[in-house]
Amino acid sequence: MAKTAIFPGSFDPVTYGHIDIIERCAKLFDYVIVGVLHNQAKSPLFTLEEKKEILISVTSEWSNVTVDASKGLLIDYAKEKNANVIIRGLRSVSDFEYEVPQAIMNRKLDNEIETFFMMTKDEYQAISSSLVKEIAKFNGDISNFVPAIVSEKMKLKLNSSFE
Ligand code: COD
Repeated sequence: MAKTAIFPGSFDPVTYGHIDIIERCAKLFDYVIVGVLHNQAKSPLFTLEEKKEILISVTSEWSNVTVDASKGLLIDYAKEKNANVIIRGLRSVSDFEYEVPQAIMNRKLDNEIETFFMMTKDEYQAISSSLVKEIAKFNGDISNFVPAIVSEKMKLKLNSSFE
């Protein structure tokens, strides 16, 4: 039976760390859905639609990867998409501490859908969307952390927010 993995996140913005996880998932699963969801604890710079558009552009080389967005609960969304697995990335112990309660809660909500954790590669370990945003806000160079389309969209977004 074909296996579908969902990689959910706020992707504000997507970084090379996220993209590496997507690429590795595309090799392991029949279908990968990158799901842009809302994290209540974060105030996003980009809208769901903007993030979706960027993700579609940066994942176009993998034919089994689709990008989608949802404003609801992750577990409901995963069920709606018939996903077998939720993928999360791990960079550090603090990621682990943040991820475990969510994985346990998602299992309590649906016992069939597994959460798999994938370790980041060491070259991406320090990359986070929040640090990328902070560096960009101070006009720093983010080209080693995000694709060019993200740098361009961030520049436009940050310039318009200062006007
Ligand atoms: N290398 C590897 N992995 C990375 C890297 C990197 N450099 N950077 C980030 N990641 C991983 C993160 O650890 C995470 O697993 C994933 O990539 C996405 O990261 P973010 O920061 O874009 O997304 P999050 O963590 O804000 O996403 C949280 C959700 C939006 C998935 C969560 O809030 C959610 O499920 N929201 C929907 C509502 C819901 O169901 N809530 C109840 C949860 S129990």
